[in-house]
Amino acid sequence: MRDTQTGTSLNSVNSRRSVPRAGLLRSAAVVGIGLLIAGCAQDAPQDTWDPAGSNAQEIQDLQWWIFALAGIIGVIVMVVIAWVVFRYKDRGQAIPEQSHGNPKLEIGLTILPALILIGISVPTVGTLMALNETNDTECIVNVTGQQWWWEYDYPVQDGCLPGGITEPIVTSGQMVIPADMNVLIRGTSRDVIHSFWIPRLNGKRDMVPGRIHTLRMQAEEPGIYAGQCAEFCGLSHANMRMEVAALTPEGFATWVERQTSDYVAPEAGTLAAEGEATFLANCARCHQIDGLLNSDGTPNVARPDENVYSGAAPNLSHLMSRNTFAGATWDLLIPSQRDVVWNADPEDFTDLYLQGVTDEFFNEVDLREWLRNSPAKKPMYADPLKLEATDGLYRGMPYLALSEEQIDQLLAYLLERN
Ligand code: HEC
Ligand SMILES: [Cu+2]
Repeated sequence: MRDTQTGTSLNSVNSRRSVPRAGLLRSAAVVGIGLLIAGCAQDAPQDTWDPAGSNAQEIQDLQWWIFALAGIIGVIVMVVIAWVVFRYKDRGQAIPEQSHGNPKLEIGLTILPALILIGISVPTVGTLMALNETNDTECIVNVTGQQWWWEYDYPVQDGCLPGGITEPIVTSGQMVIPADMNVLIRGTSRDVIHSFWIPRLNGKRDMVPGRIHTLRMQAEEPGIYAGQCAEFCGLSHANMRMEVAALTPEGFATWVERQTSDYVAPEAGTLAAEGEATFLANCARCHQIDGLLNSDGTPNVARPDENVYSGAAPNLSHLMSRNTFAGATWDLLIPSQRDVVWNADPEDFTDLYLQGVTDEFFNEVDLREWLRNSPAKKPMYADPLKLEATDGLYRGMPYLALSEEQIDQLLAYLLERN
């Protein structure tokens, strides 16, 4: 540029020519990157601009025109700034006559933004109020966050199903709901503040210890909708994901029936039976499996509160009915089958989801790694050896020094928990 201004260098001629070319290249790059980003958006399971239920739709109806309005105002401001910069740039002209104060302009520029803000805030408050309605609830799910996974429990109620839910259900990772039904989440946390967010179904809601916050959920069609914890909550915040699986009403009834079905003990003499004993010895102090009996015939009751900071560990009664684990971060299904389930048409989704994890589709690689050394797979504390930093209690699942043989037994046992 200095060359062009002085006009003395030989380079000046070249640089004048190369400027528009560089500009063209730059615009091409911007357009290219833009297209690339737009391309990524095709496969974006957490797209806030792609609502899949009535609550998210209300947000969408509000946000698109505010976004457009803000965009138009933004463009106008940029154009005016650019015009002022070029029109009045220093060409050695005399300093213009100084003036200050222009009541008409000042009052105008106060009233105009105020009107715009009122225009935005009235429908915004209206949408907020609509999204906080709880009087049309047809189904209730309690959601509890803890480091670093979500628990879902379905209280006994008249809702969710024509016959209601008659036995409580506790699950984790994937929240199963009936499609096309107004579900109300009652959410809280057992340790720090988390935030529940399924972008295609609704906005975020903080889950705060000692408080119960509600959040509406409705999915128009059967399918699976991804989300992730949206409030920084410690080392594995990024590994605290959640999924909502919406099923047809009949499919949901089947799911409830299976979740409340009786414990099926493994056949004596099998690897799975050895797994049951290994589970009782190593896992049952933290993890509940409903109906599991101790060796003396008494019901086993997990007491995670004595071992874990949050006082909770996922209920594993029907682990293989969900297809992800450890905060919905790893798959229990092999990748090809996961793709089939995730990309299923709404009319096929329910049956595929209800298949759960079978022998054929079991991704044992990740679960094996998890049992081998969970804190190595999912960061849990800065220094795992300094347990006193958390009152001697674990955050997340500890390293258990299991042998490969024990892991084989446990995998066989868990694979039958469907
Ligand atoms: C000290 C308590 C404790 C013990 C003992 C323990 N776990 Fe865990 N386990 C946890 C916690 C807490 C989580 C949740 C961790 C997360 O998702 O970040 C977990 C998660 C899991 C999960 C993922 C479940 C889901 O729905 O996401 C599986 C599977 C699992 N544990 C299996 C086992 C097995 C098998 C054993 C016995 C060898 C065992 N655990 C022993 C505390 C424990
Ligand atoms: Cu969190």
